[in-house]
Amino acid sequence: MSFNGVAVENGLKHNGEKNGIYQNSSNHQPHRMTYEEEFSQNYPEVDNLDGVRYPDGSVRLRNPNIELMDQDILYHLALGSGSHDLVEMFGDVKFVCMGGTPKRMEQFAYNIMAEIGHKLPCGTTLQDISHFSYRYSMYKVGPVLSISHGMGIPSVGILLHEVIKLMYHAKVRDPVFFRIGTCGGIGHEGGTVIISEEVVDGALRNVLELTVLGKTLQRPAKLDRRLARELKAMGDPEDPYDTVTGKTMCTYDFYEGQGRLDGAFCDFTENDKMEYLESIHKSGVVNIEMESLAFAALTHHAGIKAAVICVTLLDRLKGDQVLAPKEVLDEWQQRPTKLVSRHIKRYLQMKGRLSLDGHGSIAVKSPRRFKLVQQESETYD
Ligand code: R2B
Ligand code: URA
Repeated sequence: MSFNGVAVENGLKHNGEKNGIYQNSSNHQPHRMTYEEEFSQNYPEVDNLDGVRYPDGSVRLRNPNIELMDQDILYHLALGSGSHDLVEMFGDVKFVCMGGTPKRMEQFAYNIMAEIGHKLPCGTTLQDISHFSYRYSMYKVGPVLSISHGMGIPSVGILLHEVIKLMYHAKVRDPVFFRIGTCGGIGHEGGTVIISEEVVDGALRNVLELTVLGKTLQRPAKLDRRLARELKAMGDPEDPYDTVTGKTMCTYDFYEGQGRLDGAFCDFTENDKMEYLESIHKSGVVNIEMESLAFAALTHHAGIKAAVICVTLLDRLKGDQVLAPKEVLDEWQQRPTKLVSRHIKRYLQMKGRLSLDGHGSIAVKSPRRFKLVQQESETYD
């Protein structure tokens, strides 16, 4: 396949990439890939953007049944196209950030609010939009959605079906999805930030397998390489930890599926475990977690740019149990969120959409007087 003179075969380019800049073979001028070129690299099976997006960049629904339905109930989000004005509520979304737990995603919402200077009207707080589903939590801070996805491929898969449909109903253009999570490192100590370049399953295949009507399908699990490079560039050389890129393994289980010796069952030896971990390490795997395969496959199928950024909780070449104290784990889990926050802030800055002034939440003019007023209020009985 050829696109704008760039040969593409099986999704691989042959024109020599260097630092994200591609050499144009005719005149050797550095050539930064256009969106269309990156597109043809990511979707060798699709001829043009129309297959996965509408011309204005909004998410094309690849299921004709939805348009024929009277309303679409997004059951696990406690939202619906008949009950809610989804364009009004979500039409301005640009970034969808997902992570495992409701608490972490609430905290992320507050952090990103401070980072991008988003103000809430005085006396209000963020609300969990999906509270009444009792499944996932969802917070909205201006153009950012922060959603918990639970643990494992089935949980993140259900959520992605509904969030992708939400993007379609809300007519969101060119959304960008992030998974911010935790993982086990392979040859990387606890606290290392890992940006996935590729994702593979436990047998090193980069496809999501699912059984539909009794037949097993394979969906390519691809992430956006350019986005991964941009995130890596957001790392601060002063950060007291490493930020690396590499291949992520995604498994269906935390214990036996990740070669742990400490599950309720274990039918292999420590030697078997180490042989396996060393072999996947040799083939480029730098971390193991449990959602990236579905995350990459479903976003890719929907034509949505996506990245996975995780922090390691331990080096699996050295052990199985997560032993770091809670305060340390809490600090480590902030690390990938910082990269994503910097990326979002930079994007909004570039677009002139950063609102660092305005009104809304409590604005302090004089910290000294503010403290006095607070103390006075506290002692008033
Ligand atoms: C990382 O951590 C969780 C298991 O403890 C799982 O959701 C994952 O991918
Ligand atoms: N999450 C995983 O899936 N594996 C680990 O080892 C740590 C966190």
